[in-house]
Parts: sequence; C-alpha cells; structure tokens
Amino acid sequence: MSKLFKLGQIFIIAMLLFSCKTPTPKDLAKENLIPKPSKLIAKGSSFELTKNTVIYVEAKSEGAEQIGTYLANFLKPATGFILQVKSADNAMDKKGISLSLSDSKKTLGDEGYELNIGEKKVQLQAYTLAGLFRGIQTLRQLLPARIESNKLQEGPWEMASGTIEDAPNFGFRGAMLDVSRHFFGVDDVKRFIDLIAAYKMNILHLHLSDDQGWRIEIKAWPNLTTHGGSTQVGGGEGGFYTQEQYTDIVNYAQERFITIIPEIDMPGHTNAALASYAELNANNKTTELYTGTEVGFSTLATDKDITYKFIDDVVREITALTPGPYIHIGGDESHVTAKDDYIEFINKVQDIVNAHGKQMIGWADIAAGSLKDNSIAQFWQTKPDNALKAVKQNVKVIMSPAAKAYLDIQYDSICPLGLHWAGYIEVDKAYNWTLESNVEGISKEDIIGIEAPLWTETIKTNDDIDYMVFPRLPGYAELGWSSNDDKSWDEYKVRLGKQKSRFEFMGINYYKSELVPWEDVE
Ligand code: IFG
Repeated sequence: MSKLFKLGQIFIIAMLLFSCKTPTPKDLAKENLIPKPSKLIAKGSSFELTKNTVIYVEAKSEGAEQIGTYLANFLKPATGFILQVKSADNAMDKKGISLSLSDSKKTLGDEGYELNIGEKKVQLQAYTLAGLFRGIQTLRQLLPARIESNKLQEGPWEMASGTIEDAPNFGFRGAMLDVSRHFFGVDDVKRFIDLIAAYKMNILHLHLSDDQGWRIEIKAWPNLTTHGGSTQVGGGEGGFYTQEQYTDIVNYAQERFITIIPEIDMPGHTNAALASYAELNANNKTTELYTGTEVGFSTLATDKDITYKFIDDVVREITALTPGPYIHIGGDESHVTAKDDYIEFINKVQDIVNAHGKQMIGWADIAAGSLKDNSIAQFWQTKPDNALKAVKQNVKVIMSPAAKAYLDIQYDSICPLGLHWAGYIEVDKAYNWTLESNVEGISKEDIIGIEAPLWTETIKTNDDIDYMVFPRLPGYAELGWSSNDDKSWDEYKVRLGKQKSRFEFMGINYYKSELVPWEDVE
C-alpha cells in the first residue's frame, strides 16, 4: 500500500478523532451570572461553539429570526465565525443552537426563558421574543469573557452544560441618562443601551430637557433646540436629537427589547424653554441661557393658556415618536411655582398626557396632585414623604432612592466625579438593599420596579459614564431581576469580581472599588 494512501488514512482517522473530541467537563453552577438566574441545574459537561455551529430558529416563531441574527452578529467579532441562521421546523431537534417561542413557557412570563445546554444542542425557549433576548444575555455570559471583544480571539468557545430556567422579579428595570446637563449624541446613547441590555435591563429613561438644555426637536416650537439646545453645563456647544435621530434611538432600544421613556421636566427645570420663548415666561421676557448647576429657580407660567398649548404640542410630537406607554413629565424641585399652581398644573398635564394615550410618570413630587391610578411616581428624595403620598393615592412607584441608586452620587469623598448631596454610595451600599424593604409603607405590590438615574452635571464623556455606572449597575439589574431570598453581598461581590475580564473586553472604564475581589477569569 503506497505511503500516500497510508498518510491519507492517518489523516482521516485524526480528523475523525478530532471531530469526536470529548467535551471538556465544566460546572454550570460555578459560572458568575449577573443577574443571578432563578433556577440552574449543572450537568457537568459542555457545548463547544465552532465555525460549523448553526443557529436554528423555529419556523413558526414569528420574529425569532431577528434574535438569531442578533446572536450571530454578536458572536462574529471575537470568534470570526460567520454562523448561519436557519429557519426550521422542530428547530429544537437540530444539533446546534436553537431558538423557539413556546406557549409552554407562558408561566415564565414576558421576559422569562429556559436555556438547555447539552453537548450537541443548545435550546433556548421563551414565551416571547423579549424572553429569547434576555436568554441570549445569559448565553453570552456563559461563553468566555473574551467573547465580548471586538477583535478576533482564540477559541475554544465552550459553555458549561445544564439547564437554566429564569424570569424577572420586577418587570421594570432600568437606568436614566440625563442628556440635558451634558449632551450625549446618538452613538453614545446606543452604547449606553448596549451596556444596560447586557444586564437584562428593559427601560431607558432619557432626561431630554432641563435648565441647561432642550434636547429633542419639537417642530411646532423650533427655538427649543436651535436656541435652547445650543449649550450645556460649563457653556459647551450642547446639541439635540432631531426627530429622526430620536426615532433611531427608539428603534435601537426596541431591537433590544428596551422601552424608551422620554422626560420633559416641568414646570420647574425649564430655563432652556423659557430662554427660547418669551410667552412661556410670566413676564413675557426670555431668560438667559443657563450653564450652571443650580436647581429650583425656573418655572413655566402655569396660569397662561399658551403654556398648556405648548405642553400639548410637545407631548403630541413626542408621543408620535414613542411606542412605549410612558411620558415622564418631571415635576421635581419646582421651588418657585406656587403650591396651588403646581397642583393645578400637574393635574392639567396628567390630562394632556392621558389624552394622547400615554401614562404619566413624574418624580414623586407630583403626589401633591390628584393622580390617576395609571400614573406612576418615581421615588428619589432622601425622605419618602412624596412617595408615600403617591402610594396612598394607589399609584405605583419606581424605586430610585438617591441614597442608594443615584449613579451620579460619588462612591466616596475622593471620587473625582459626581455629587454627594445624598451621601456616598460605594458598590456594597448600592447592592445591599431591596426594593420592597427600602421604605416602611412601600411594599412589593406598590413597586413597579427599579431605575438607576445618571445625572450629568459632572459627567462629560463615555469614560465618565462608565466610571459612575460600573460596577454599580449590574447590582441594580440584579435587584430588579433576581429574587433576594438568600441575597448576600459576600456572595455577590465574588460574582461581580469575576466580571472584571468581561468589563475590560467590553471596553468599560469601570471603577475598581477595593471592596470587590477583582479576578481575571476565562
Ligand atoms: N436632583 C435633581 C436633578 C439632579 C440631581 C443630581 C432629581 C429628580 C439632584 N432632581 O433628582 O435634576 O440635579 O443628583
């Protein structure tokens, strides 16, 4: 027999051996998932993602193709794999990764999912597309951290085998980005959306107007952006979103099953509007543009009809661009609005928002008004009086206590960014609380969920955003998603510490708190 034939035989045997490589034993229970999943059973083996892996999408699962494509696109930069996304009947039976919707997962709710990882099959099932998308974030964290890199990385790409059944505790889990004090363009907002999506958040509240800047084009009142959007804290050039750009942000968020909540803060925090239109002022004179950081000095003229026409125009135009159910009308720190005028104003604005088919959210100061039970109050102050008043009116509460969840509050007294009017929030303090036990008198039934606001008086760049948002945000995501039955900082900090490599591959400029045992893991 010729040498060449023998060589060929050896080669084929080697190939066969390699392709039947025994899977690496891995323990799913040792993975550092954040948010912590509801149920996890480890099987001890692993699934290897290779260039031949196919992503099958159940043919009957309307819209699941987009999730398959999202997954393939996510995996490509680090692995270099161009994975096929194939629609198939009985996708779950195929070898490879399968995504399918199933009514049998209805018990897991709108964002729950079940992930079954075997040596040859990874099956992701959910009741809705949002559930599939949340499950993808878990799958992402089961791959080595270098999967997050946008540069080609070495394999192998193995995931521990087992079953995860998961669903969120609260249906409202988000962050807020103040784009008024300092303006952040579309790409920065999209980057922020990707960061919060990785931790299964589903809300982005955009603080679009304040004393220092009006950031969303309103066609009926163009000066709001051409003049009111022309500067920011410190006097920089500011900026604004055209309606097309805002729609681009909304669509980007929607592809990640994140709801945009636009906020137009009123009647206070309105200097940018008052500088743009004389008629909105009680004395019919425009104010100067403001680039400082004081609060509580401005108010719309609450006794003028033109003010409510203005608000109706603004709410109409923003509603037309906002598929989500909420319009946030601010309502905070209206220190120069007479109390009775404020109450009447809030009640009128609530009617305007409802007339446009949206639910009103406001900072809990709005509880001075007569709130409809589909309105929502956002708890923020260091005292819960307003939030308790809202609960007494049968209104749901978003938990954003400044003393625990404000992302612009400094970690400690030497933190180079942020404020400390609500104290200091180190990473352990940010994690060591629960929504339902934070305020006596606000129970789980009163709470719609959590939101961590980032105010940007002192925040100018993406690096600044990262430094204040990470590593506290994953903890807020867990507070909103996971059950807190056996919750402990000592257990959580180890999982958080092992996110180090992931943060670094994601290019996040995180604060390396000394309270966290940072550790490089695969
Ligand atoms: N309070 C103000 C914000 C911002 C914040 C900074 C609310 C609702 C302090 N209002 O928080 O505009 O200035 O931490």
